[in-house]
Amino acid sequence: MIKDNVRVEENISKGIMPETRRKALKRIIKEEGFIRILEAHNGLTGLIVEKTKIRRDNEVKEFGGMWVSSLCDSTAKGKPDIELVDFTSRTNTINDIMEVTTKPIIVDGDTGGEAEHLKFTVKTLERLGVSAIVIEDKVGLKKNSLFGVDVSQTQASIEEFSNKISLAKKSLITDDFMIIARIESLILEKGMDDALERAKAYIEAGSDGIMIHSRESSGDEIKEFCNKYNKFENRVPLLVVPTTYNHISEKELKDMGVNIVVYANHLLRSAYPAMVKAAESILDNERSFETNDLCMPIKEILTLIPGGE
Ligand code: SPV
Ligand code: MG
Repeated sequence: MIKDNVRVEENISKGIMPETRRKALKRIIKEEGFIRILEAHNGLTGLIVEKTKIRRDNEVKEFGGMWVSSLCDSTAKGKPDIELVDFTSRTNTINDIMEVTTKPIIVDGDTGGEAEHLKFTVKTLERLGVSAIVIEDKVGLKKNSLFGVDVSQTQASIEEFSNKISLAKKSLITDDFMIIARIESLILEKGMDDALERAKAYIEAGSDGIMIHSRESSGDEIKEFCNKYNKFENRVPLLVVPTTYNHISEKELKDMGVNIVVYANHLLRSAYPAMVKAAESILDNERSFETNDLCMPIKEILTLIPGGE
């Protein structure tokens, strides 16, 4: 483990070539069966995902890679999560993260846009060294899934979305890059049978992974999906985003057959209240003295990123 850490530190300072990073996600899933992913929306949060480690019972625990969330990338730019932040801007965020990290990256590709455009998008991500794109089976104006049926959202037909998957697959150059199909049936209250039928169809269309999303807080529907999904003969890696059902532990998720767990928004959601608190404190006190305890020391911020001296 320590040896691995030394290697990671060396890698960060040296950097990593796109082909090496791109391959890493598939390799880790194959070798370990499970990977823990955390959201990053800029270079600094990328560094947090890259470097944060804790030691527990002689084991070093860390994140396996990064999720470039549409919600957090948009929110960090002060924009709503409706595919308004265009692909050029999303690519800039990805580049900022890549500049300072070495771990594999999964990009939240929203609906993937037009199938004819997605063919180009996946090629760009593949060339950059991203390991996977997740595309969700919605059409029209996409809204964040956690709104559920409170807002109007339309699911693509199975045929239309399967076609999108196979077109995207055909345009790839390597075997490393994964197209992960995200099923919104449970979010849109279309039922378990619909979710399972779609999982079958999307795998047949060439999907390298399935993401099943749910906003139910008990986690029961995710457990039911996993049970039934695990019986598929041609099962591909399964990704979940336990935001609302976050009482379920990683161990339980592993036992349920989950291969990729994504903590999709926690760095942004934890930073925002801290920043608002500091801003309010300055207004309240007409000086920043009272923020001292809320802030990291000046020396620490100066030395946080090496090379600034
Ligand atoms: C995101 O992080 O942008 C996601 C996951 O798509 S969710 O917000 O839960 O829909
Ligand atoms: Mg998203």
